[in-house]
Amino acid sequence: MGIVNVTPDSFSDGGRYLNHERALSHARGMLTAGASIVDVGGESTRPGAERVSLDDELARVIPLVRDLAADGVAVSVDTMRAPVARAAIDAGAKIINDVSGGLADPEMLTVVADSSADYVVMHWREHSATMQQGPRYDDVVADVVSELLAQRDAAVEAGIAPERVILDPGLGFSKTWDHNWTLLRHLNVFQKLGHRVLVGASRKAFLGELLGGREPLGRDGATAALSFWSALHDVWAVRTHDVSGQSDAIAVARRLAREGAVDLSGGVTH
Ligand code: PMM
Repeated sequence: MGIVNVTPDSFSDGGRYLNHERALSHARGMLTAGASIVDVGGESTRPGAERVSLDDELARVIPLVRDLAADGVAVSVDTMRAPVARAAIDAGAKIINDVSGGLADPEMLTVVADSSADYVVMHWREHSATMQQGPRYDDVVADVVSELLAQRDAAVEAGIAPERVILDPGLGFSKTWDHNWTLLRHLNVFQKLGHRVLVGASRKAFLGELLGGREPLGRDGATAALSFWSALHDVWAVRTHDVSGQSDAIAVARRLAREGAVDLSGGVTH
């Protein structure tokens, strides 16, 4: 899943794709490089980010969704807002990627339920402005799983069929760097929840910290290592800025899996 952030302020590609033609050609380049899905977002969720207005988000996202969908591209839309989701579905989006997993907008679940779109339910506690102010868990894996399943249950109760739900542990959202690593270590727990799993580690700050303060554009190698790890756990998709490096990492993991080096349903065998 290749990312196009149509925002001035996303942490790694902010400001680069506000121009429509530039965003379109970036999306097409990612498809050529091996992406199966393009994830379009109009609101930055980096830690500390303030919210964008509904009108600005619609204006950033919908024209791009319409043009990509018209070309037959599988488009996902990264939004927490029901009116954006509705307009995106009308414009041809096939997936709504809601980082709040239904918690930010009370209308979201109904809008998705009334469509045939797939729905990414990401583990989420609060908006970006405050989410990194000392997140606490008794047991991060157990707590994230139980909170995520509560979000999943609400989606299913609202009428979204379970097979349309994709789960995401939400790396970097109300998580310390250590929390992210623990969740990644236990990716097999998420894989066993009975849904497709999406992982979004691309260029995130915990990788910068691991690499001695490396800037976002220098984190693609570390991201590829995590795409490899994710692929060993047979996740459905990784959400990434650098599609070609991640496709290669996934190809290697899949080839090794065919040799029996890994058990794709249950994680690494040794
Ligand atoms: N991370 C970001 C934005 N959207 N969506 C999902 N499903 N999972 C994520 O981990 C995720 C996301 C933040 O990264 P960005 O600013 O580079 O888009």
